[in-house]
Parts: sequence; structure tokens; C-alpha cells
Amino acid sequence: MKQPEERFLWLGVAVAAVALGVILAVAGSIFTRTAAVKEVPVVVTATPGPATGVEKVAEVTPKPEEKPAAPEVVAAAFQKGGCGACHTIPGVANAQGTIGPDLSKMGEVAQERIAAGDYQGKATTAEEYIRESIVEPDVYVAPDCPGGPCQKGLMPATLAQILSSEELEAIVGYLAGLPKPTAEMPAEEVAPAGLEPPPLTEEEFARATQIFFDRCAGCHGVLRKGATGPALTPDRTLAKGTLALQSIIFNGTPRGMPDWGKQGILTEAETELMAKFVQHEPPAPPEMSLGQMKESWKVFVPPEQRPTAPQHNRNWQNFFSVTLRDAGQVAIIDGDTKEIVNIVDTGYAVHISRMSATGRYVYTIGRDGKAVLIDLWLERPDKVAEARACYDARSIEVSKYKGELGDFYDKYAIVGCYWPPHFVILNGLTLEPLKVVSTRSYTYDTEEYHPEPRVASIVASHFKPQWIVNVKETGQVWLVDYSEPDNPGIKMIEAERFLHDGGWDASGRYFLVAANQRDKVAVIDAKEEKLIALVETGKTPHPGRGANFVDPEYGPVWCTVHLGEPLMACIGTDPEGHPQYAWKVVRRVELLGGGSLFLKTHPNSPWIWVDHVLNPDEKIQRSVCVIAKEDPTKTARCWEVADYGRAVHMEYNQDGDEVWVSVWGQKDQPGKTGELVIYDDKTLEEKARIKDLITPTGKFNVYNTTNDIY
Ligand code: DHE
Repeated sequence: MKQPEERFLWLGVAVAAVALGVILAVAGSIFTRTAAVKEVPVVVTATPGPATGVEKVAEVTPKPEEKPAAPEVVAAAFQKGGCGACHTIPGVANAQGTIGPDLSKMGEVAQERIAAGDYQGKATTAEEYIRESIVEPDVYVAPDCPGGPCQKGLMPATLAQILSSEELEAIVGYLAGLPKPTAEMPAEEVAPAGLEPPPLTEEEFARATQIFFDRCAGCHGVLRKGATGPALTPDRTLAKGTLALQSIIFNGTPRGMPDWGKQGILTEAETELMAKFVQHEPPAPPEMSLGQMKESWKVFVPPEQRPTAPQHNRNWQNFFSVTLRDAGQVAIIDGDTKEIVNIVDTGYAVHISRMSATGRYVYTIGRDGKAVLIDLWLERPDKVAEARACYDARSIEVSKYKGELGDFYDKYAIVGCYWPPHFVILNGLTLEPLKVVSTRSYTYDTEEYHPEPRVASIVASHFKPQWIVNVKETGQVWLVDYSEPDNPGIKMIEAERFLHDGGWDASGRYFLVAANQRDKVAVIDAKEEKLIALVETGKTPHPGRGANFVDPEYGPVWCTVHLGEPLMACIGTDPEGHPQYAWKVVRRVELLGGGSLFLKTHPNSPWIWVDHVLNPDEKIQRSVCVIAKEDPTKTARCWEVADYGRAVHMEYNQDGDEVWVSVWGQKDQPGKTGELVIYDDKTLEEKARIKDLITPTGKFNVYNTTNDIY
């Protein structure tokens, strides 16, 4: 494992693009800072074109080219340097990077920077300043990268060796002219004709395929058509080139792409490998038949041999099922005593646990598509059955209807798959796979065929024997009638593309699901079986299951946090009592930072808790905040949960007076693999830590999960 310093230095190499910005980022903030501080003295416009309106007072070597470079030369230079991967550069196709500073006003900002007291370099003109920032990037580091302060070493010093002097001057000349672009460039980033992907050996290709599956497919899709993350097909990636792609993979983006290199999860060589891999056509993964699923099916304890009453005296309704992500296990923890009752082998990277309608059984689903059934009534709770329903999955749910149409408690389960794109109905007590249904279909809006519409969240309706199945890429919500599993009825509701996670409102009638890349939340009325609203909430909503509370001003609301901005947004959910607020964002609360994945509350709690898992700032990543229900206008308190890892996902105990937060560490760092921190929810004081767990992420209290309390 590389030391952080080493990795940090490397950034320089990988992030060709960032270079410009780190220094040049000087832009925005410098602009405001210096304007207030001192008068701008002198600057040069040695290159024709830049409409800076600033008087020429000096000339220094090297003398820039007199003639502005042709637009296609400028465009090709930016493309070769990969600048747009990290910077926003007006006029340059797809240059909307958010790793390095925004270069929209670079010419003006360079002049301001030179005039500022803290500038230590040799430049006296905008062109010299920009050239210096590329050739010697650490001479001056700009303070305001989009994800926080820019850092030394981020902008690679190697860019000058990669670019020819003509290309370097083309970039310098163009940036010096901003904010008024000096050349009209092609609107599209185009890969030069005949460009081939960088060669990979068979072994490298196989390795990259596996890494992509483990780390990237969740957001970009196995076929790389894009969803939570953008499409990564060669028509797009070839134009970006290895250097730019590698920089993004290494550094992440403030909109939620993890910084795989910086975190040390992928090595420098692996980020380069992945940058090359995504320029190739994606390999076609295998399909899976019901017969294959049945081959993987195992029953360890048949239903007739299971106890008819709990075989222990523990309060199993207050058990927690805790994902130990990188161990391929879940820990069953007694919420009363905080003892680990058992650690159960479940399969690769369990994503979520859901409880049976009676609460007795825990159903887990791993990224490897393996479903595991755990019986909490055994003397030592353990798995009683398992089956693999696909190669890649994120969701599992059970039948929860009991009423005049029948008693379906603990009868069926459903697994929602990412690959192959299908769902599978299983026997709820044995996990025998019963029926597989493909979700391949047509996008709801343009009615185009999509080869990989993945199943995201699934919830069980309380009104009918129905599951609400969210099909991500096609933007359809499927109401699947499970009363006859061999002949499931399906009602398709058009909603919005990129459906992801969601939860019920407090009444249990309305299901609210994030269409994350569309910045919206879709509201499904489970009783009337229709879409009743699409609500724009903010950049990339990510609610987990959301949080319900009664707002002092707006009545019952359901809230979500966002990946793309520091925001909790609450939607009115009471069309009868508060019709004027129903299905509108009525409350916006600014958070500590973006990158939030989850929020949680409980009817007995005075707080709403939020995390910031994917924020680029280490301190913010490991911080949680609480918002007071009686004054939900701001965060009431924020604090760091640990001095390592990321604070992720909160869960209440059965009584709603304790909150459990995971510290998500790294499997191979002893002492820092992860832990659970337990807080008194009234006082917010720490009560206990359950230490040395391997990468705990989600945790699910039996009572709260069974009863949809959040
Ligand atoms: Fe999740 C819920 C998909 C990354 C932890 N995650 C969900 C759900 C989906 C989903 C569809 C809703 C399930 C449901 O309710 O039926 N998650 C995805 C992804 O596609 C994504 C973005 C990328 C990937 O490759 O998986 C992703 N998720 C993560 C993580 O990185 C997390 C933090 C750790 C991990 O396990 O990889 C993570 N996701 C969770 C958790 C929930 C979840 C803890 C359940 C929240 C709840 O309270 O219900």
C-alpha cells in the first residue's frame, strides 16, 4: 500500500489536467480576494487576442507566439493534455471538470494573481503566469478548487513534457484570453479519426474487467451505458484519452465519483489500467438461467426443522444485521447488550438486509447476487438457506401483504439484479428460485431499447400482494403482483430515468424514489397505483430510504440528502391535511458539505441525522450532523465520529433512543478496519463503540426495518 505522501505526489503524474487549475484556480477566489486588497498594477498582453484591456508594460522570455493558434490546434492541445477532465474551460468541448479550479476567467484572474501580495512566482504577464502554472505548477497553488482548497502536487509537473511547445503555447494563448474565448472551437470532443484504444494484454483486460465489475459497474453499468455515473463507451472515452481518464479515476469528482487512487483502493498502475480499459468496447457478461440459479440453491435447515419459538432469551426484535462489506459477512448484534451474537458468511459485499414480514428472518443480498436467509430464532442465529439469483445485485424484499387477498407473510422473496438485468421470485422460507423476469425493455420517454435496465430499490406494498420494483435505466416503476408467482402480473408506470433508492412516507401509502441523475424524486401512490408527482429536489438526491417527520411549519414531510450538493430537501407528504405543501419541496437545509448518502430519524427522536460519506474532504467524510425537528432550518451540531475512515449510514434501536453510526475503514489497515459508534439520541453523547469490525456499512434494526420506521 502506498503511503499517502507518495500517492499525493503521484497525483501530479496522473492528473495532467488538474495542473492548470490548481494554480490557475487562483481564479475565482483570487479574484475576489485581491480586488479588495490592492490595486492591480501591470500586466502584459504579449499574445494578440486576449481582450483583457490591460496595458502592456513588460515583456519577458520566453516570448509567446505572436499569432493565435488555429482553433483545431487549440482543441487538440486541450484534448491531449486532458485539461477538461479537471477544469471547466469555456469553449472547450466537455471541459466541465470539477477537480481543479474553474478557468473561465483565467486571463483576468492571472493578472489579479500577479498583483496579489502572496504570489511568489516570476511571471509578470497573464501568459507567463499560465505558462509557469503548467511548467512549474507548485510555484503557486490556488486556494479554491471546487472540492476544497487546492493542494500542492495535484497539478502534474509532467504536462510540459507531454505537450509540444506549439501545443503549450496554444493552451497558454487561449487561457490568457478568457473570459472572452479567442477561438471558436469544435462543439464536440472528437477522437482523431482512426484512433485505437491503448493496447492491453489478455491478462490485463481480464483484470480490468474484474476491477470494473467490483468498483465501477454499479454506477456506470456493466455495458457502460451510464446511470449514476456517465456513459463510458469508447465513442466518449477515446476522445478523452488515458491521461484525463486516469486523473478522474485517481482523484474522483465532487459530484460523487470516488477518488479511487487517493484513497489507496486502486494503485497508480491500476488507475492507468482502468483508464485504458474503458477506451475498449465493454466485454459482454454472461446470462443466467433459472436452472443455473437452482444449482446454487442450498437449504441448510429445512423449514420443518426450524424452531417454532425463539431458542434464546434475547430481545431479537432489537437485533441489528450489520454489513461487514469487505469480509463478505454480516454481524448479528444484540442491540440491548451490544454483543455480537454471530457473524454469518454471506458472500461478496452484502449491500442490504431486509426483514421478513414477521421479523423473524433476515434476508441479505450481496453484490455477487447471492441471497442469504438468516433465522433469528435459532439458538445462535445463522443462515438457513442461500441461492444465487444473478452475478450482480443490490436489492431484496419480501412479501408483506396480509388481508382479504390472502396471507403472504414470509411466503416469497424477490431479488433485484443489476446483471443480468432481471428480477427473481424465490420461495420466502427456502430461497428456492421460482421465476425469473427480464427487465430489458424500452426507455419510458424516448421508447428506445435498453439492453441493461437494472433493478434498483424494491419495496413491498401494504395495499395489495405487490412489489414496487424500480427499473433504473428505462425509468419505469413496475408493480409486480406476486399472488401467482409463475404468472406475475406487471403494471408499468412511467416515472423518470435513473431510479435508485427510496422509501415510504410515514403513512405507508406513498413511495418516494430518487431519479438521481435527473435531480428528481418520483412519488408513487401505492393505493391508486400511479405516479402522482415528480419533484425536483437538488443535485443527485440520495435518500437511502429517506426520513419522515412532522415539520413545525409544513406538517408531515419526507426528506432526502444529496450527493451533488450540501442539501437536505423535504417534500410535503400530506395531501389531505396540508394540500398546499403536498409533493413540493417545502424545506431546504444547508449541510456541512455534499457527498451525503444517507439520513435517518425515528418517531421518538428529536433529530434527523445525516452523513457525508463521499465528500472529498476527509474531515467532512467522517462527520455526521443532526438537525433539530423543532427548528429544522439548519444543522444543530456536526462532529467527527472517528479519526479515520468515513462515517456512513445511521440506524436507530427499537426504542428510538440510540443511534448507531458505522465507521467504514479499510480491511487491510489493522486498528482502522472499522467500528460502530453508538450514541444516546437525546444527549448526543457517545455510549459505546463496537471495535475492529471489517468495513461495516449498512445496519438494519429488526423492528425498524420490519415496520418501515425511518
Ligand atoms: Fe448502495 C441501498 C445501489 C453504492 C450502501 N444501494 C441501495 C439501493 C440501491 C443501491 C439500488 C436500494 C436498495 C433497496 O432499497 O432495495 N449503491 C448502489 C449502487 O449502485 C452504488 C451507487 C454503486 C455500487 O456499485 O454499488 C451503491 N451503497 C453504495 C456504497 O458505496 C455503500 C455506501 C457501501 C457498499 O455496500 O458498497 C452502499 N446502499 C448502501 C446501503 C443501503 C443501500 C447501506 C441501504 C440503505 C437503507 O437504509 O435502506
